[in-house]
Amino acid sequence: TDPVSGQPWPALPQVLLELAGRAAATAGFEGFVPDACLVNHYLPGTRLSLHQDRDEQDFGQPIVSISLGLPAVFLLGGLQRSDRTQRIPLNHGDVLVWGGEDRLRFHGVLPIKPGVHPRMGERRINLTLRKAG
Ligand code: MD6
Ligand code: FE
Repeated sequence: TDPVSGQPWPALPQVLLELAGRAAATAGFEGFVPDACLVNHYLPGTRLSLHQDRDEQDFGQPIVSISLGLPAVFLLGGLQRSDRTQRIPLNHGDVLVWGGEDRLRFHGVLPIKPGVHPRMGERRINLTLRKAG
């Protein structure tokens, strides 16, 4: 339940459940049914420092990440914060599936370059679909 309103969280939209399930299956993770969607909104200059995603209960479940709007450079590291990182460009409409032995890799996003996306304006939005519980 939402701690502010006391109401149950709304169900995830069917279109996101289907997209996430199909993307995960394509990457080799059958039967992925997310129960949470984290929405991150980036303005030009915003970055996301290196982190691991470890708030979920079951690291056997993947995460499906959808990028919209301004382009970003995703940093993909290793299992130690000090491991070297690769740079992966993420553009509008890109879907990244994150799982298996890579599920606990450190990762982040470089500062978003100023720009205007024709559909989304001066912003990047990232949706991560997860099985939290
Ligand atoms: C982002 N994404 O692309 C931030 N985490 O804005 C993440 O931190 C992330 O894309 C776990 C799995 C996929 C991701
Ligand atoms: Fe993350």
